[in-house]
Amino acid sequence: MVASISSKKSDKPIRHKTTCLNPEAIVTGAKVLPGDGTEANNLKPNMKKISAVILVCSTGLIAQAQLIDDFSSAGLSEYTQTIVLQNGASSPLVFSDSTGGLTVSKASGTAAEQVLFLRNDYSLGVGQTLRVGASVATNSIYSDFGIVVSALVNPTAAVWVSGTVDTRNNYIAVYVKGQTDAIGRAGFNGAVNAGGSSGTAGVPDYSNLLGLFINRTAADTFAVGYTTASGDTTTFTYTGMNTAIGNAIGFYADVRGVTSYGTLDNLTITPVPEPSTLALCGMSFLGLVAVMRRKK
Ligand SMILES: [Ca+2]
Repeated sequence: MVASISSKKSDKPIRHKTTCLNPEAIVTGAKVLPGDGTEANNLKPNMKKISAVILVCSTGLIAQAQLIDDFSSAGLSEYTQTIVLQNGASSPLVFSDSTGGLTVSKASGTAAEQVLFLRNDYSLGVGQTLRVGASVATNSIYSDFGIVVSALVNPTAAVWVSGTVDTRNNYIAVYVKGQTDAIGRAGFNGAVNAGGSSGTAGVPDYSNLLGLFINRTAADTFAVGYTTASGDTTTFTYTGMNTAIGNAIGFYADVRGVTSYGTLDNLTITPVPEPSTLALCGMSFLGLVAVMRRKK
């Protein structure tokens, strides 16, 4: 398709740049802009304009965020809860969106229940970042609450008989630790602990905390951390992980009290290139080229 537009050397840089934006638009551009063999010289002084269009389009893509959930509509039916570590008789956690954000508390008792609360209608791809806003306060109970990416939406549930039941595998979590005013993390590559941490107290002070993130920098690499007004701080990077991790996204919690001590809100994935945006940028680029050529 591209080769049929023109064989002149002067068109090559243009075709190359627009190909990634919108292949269909290239055909339209070719009809509007029959070559006359002098384009190359005309384009040189306008490279700044071309760069500007590319920059604006690129910035627009970076700024695009897919809102997964703002918890404004009642119901959490998209999520599946699975207990992955259990130190006592089964007592699932209770997630709620009644406040307009996501809260979690224990139904009863104080035993450890590490729980995943996952959905697989979205996934985290390479180059994408899962984020959530966090509003928490230091408190007196063990209360871990954060986000997770997992290979499965419904990993094998722990079935408690006696002692500790552990079915943790193929997930990465980053979370607030309300009891110690810290950021914790957990990662399991298969069933192998890939670098968990109970977190460091006072990092950051919760009054400065804006949210948590998991950034998939490569198919098997995930950077986790927290966000303040100063930006993102990576607390750990998991490498060599199972590439199925990211097929499901959601929340992690280990809360050992019946009161909710924190709220997470506005789960998003960035960036998300939208076809309409791509088409718009492609048309803008071709429009600029048309104007430039007409000016000659
Ligand atoms: Ca909300």
